[in-house]
Amino acid sequence: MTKRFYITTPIYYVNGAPHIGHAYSSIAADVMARFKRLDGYDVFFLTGTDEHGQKIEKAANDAGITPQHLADRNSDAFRAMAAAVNLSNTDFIRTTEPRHKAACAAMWQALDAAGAIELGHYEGWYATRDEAFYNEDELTTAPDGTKRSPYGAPVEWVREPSYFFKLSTFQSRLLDLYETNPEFIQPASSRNEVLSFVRSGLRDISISRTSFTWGVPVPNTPGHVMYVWIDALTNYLTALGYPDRTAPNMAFWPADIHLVGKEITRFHAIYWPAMLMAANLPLPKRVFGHGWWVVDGEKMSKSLGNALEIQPLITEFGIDAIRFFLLREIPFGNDGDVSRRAIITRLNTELANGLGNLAQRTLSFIAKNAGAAIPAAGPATEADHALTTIAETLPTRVRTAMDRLAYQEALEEIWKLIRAANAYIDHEQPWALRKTNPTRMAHVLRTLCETLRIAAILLQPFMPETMAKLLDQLAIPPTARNFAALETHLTEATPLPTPTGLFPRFVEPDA
Ligand code: ME8
Repeated sequence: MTKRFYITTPIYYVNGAPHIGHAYSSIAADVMARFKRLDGYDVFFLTGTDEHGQKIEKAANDAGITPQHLADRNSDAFRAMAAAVNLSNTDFIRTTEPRHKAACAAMWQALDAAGAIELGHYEGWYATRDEAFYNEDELTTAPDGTKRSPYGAPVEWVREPSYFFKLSTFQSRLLDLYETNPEFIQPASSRNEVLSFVRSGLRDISISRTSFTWGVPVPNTPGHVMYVWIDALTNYLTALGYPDRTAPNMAFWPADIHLVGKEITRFHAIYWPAMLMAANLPLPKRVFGHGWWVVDGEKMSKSLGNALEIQPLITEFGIDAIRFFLLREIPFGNDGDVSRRAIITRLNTELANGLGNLAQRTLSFIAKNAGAAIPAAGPATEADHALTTIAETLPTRVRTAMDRLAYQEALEEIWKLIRAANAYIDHEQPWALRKTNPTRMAHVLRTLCETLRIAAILLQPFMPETMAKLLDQLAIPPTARNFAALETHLTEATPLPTPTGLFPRFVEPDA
């Protein structure tokens, strides 16, 4: 039976250009998609852009261009970012596409047919920057005395005719869902936040707007456009072919993971499952709300204009190094500060001095002193067994960490092996064995090649280009680079190409 896996990123607003925060979510999803592919799954990996709503209309007005023009321009920028960070996405969805408008209309009709929509009047607080409605008791006060959303966005009092989604009627089913599937919302901090919000009582939500026009029209109701989150969340189904429930890619539904930033967990863990319950569709298996990259303690954001661009970092350090840094530096659910200095320290310690040095010491020594081919195995010692055991048990430990989206832990497990291998080479000293015991030297080098092979195969999702280079240097054919091949072994006497360095060392900013 085909093992399928469906993972999504948030679809990004097109009110501004992408920054490192967006790259982070996309890279994390990409690493998971690649990991699952190497592990034998048929993967659908979706990303794209969220192009409707008041926020986009306002940004376009401010820029003196049409919303469509703004959307085209920034959607292209997000597509370029996807290429620049080496995403292996299956599809890139834009919510202004006809296929998506058709899916939204069908979703609306399904909610309506289920009796989950009613016409009313909305009156309350709205934050355009967050595209979210808030209760009075959720608001905060800015230093200038104005009311703000919990995320610091200005709010305005809105009063207009509106359709409502009867979210309140889903409260107990949602609580049952969280209870019976403790893994539905992760990490625990997001889960607790959602639980207490839902327990405190859900109100029906306004799902159509009449005060602007940049949105998907409500079917058969002139003057109403859909609330952008109803439109946006539906994208995860559009891409699979919804509303045609027999479309081949609908076999990927329900999604295995909706990967999002923690500030939008609420929409994915409350609104979305309630919509799906109403539409009688299976629910996603997991919503993971990751942390934020912050600058001076504030979330990096397009609206605040304090964001770090990704392209200069890629130019300076290379995309694989940046992919590695982002997932290695902080646990996936936590916030973190990003700085040039932190990047340089991490890359020098673990890539240049750790993995790069191990590969260089092993492979250039073989090229010069061991016939430029995979050396022969000999009798194993205690020290060999110790290293081999870490290597052979590594895949299971990495899989377990990845199943929890614990990228940092997965990398730490791999680095335990790399550190052990560097200690092994120091201890075994193949350069000294060259004259005294060439058979033993060959075995030591062979053990190191196997270690490198296992580390490189497991690291491919994180650093696809550099690990392809390392696997080339080990003469591993493309067919022997998936996780099933972890069980196989190197073939003695396979000729090896001339090795080249994998990771440069960087100079500290103030060194
Ligand atoms: O919320 N640190 O789009 P958006 C980490 N369109 N991640 C960050 C980040 C930061 N400083 N800044 C942004 C939307 N992100 C909606 C989503 S989904 C159906 C609709 C990432 O352009 C993070 O994943 O505001 C966050 O949730 C997402 O970008 C928000 O992007």
